[in-house]
Amino acid sequence: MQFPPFLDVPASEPDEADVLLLPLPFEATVSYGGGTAAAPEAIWRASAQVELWDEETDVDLAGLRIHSAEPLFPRRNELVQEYLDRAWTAAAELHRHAGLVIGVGGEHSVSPPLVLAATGTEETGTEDLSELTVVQFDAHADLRLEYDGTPHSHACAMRPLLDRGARIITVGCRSAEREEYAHGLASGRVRTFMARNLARDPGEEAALLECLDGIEGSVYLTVDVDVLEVHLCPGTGTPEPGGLGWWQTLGWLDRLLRGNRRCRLIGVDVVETAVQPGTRVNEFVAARLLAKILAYHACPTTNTT
Ligand SMILES: [Mn+2]
Repeated sequence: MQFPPFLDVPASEPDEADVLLLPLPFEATVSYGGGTAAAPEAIWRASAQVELWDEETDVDLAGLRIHSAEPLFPRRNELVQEYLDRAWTAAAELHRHAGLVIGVGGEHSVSPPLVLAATGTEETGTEDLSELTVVQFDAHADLRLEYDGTPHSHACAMRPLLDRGARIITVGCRSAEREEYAHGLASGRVRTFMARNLARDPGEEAALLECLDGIEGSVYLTVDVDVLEVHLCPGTGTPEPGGLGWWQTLGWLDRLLRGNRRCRLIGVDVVETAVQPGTRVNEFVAARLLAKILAYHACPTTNTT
């Protein structure tokens, strides 16, 4: 089943696309609230309602060449590892083309295969990822070794990447287990900007901007929508209070996507949107967030704010 064209912009072929979107309606290890399986289709439908002119960047999204890949639906009785293997294969196929590949979840457990595909690294390989920085917007650290008996949980999304040498910058965290936090700290490669400090300490935003400006080399961006204030993502699996504001989040994404010319964006995912009956907030916010990411990516102007 194909979704309607993203943003209602006529679809482009993969070879000529500026952006290649991969819908991942995956929901297997959700530990609390459900609804991520239905999210990609709802986001695609909601995207038709998003204005195509981005007033902030003056980008006309109608001019973007967007390719949406076939949604990667889980198969009946499919093991989590099998699905994640297929996610890697689908993403690697899209990375053969020149455009930016963006995975749209689905739960956060899809990130490791998407990141590895973006780096051209096999899932089962042991290649060192120390040249890679992952910028993670997330309410949670996602650094557990396993959760609910599986290492493929949404709560473990960053762990395999960290353990293979990637540097992780986490923005908006406000929920972590003592051990996973300690593991990240001990690695010396995790920099965490707690939501609490960003809200209370005026110096913390300056430190974050300096950190984003200092990234060099390959960077992968993963946005777990639960990083946002709960009213923007009430359906997400674990709606944590004390989240980031909309403009605050966009300002930092802008800074990463347009403000730093020394890093190279190799891939993006937006995950953990969950649809709820009776409201369109979840999918529309995700569609809007994707549209903003597309606008920042498309706009060559260096941000000087
Ligand atoms: Mn997460």
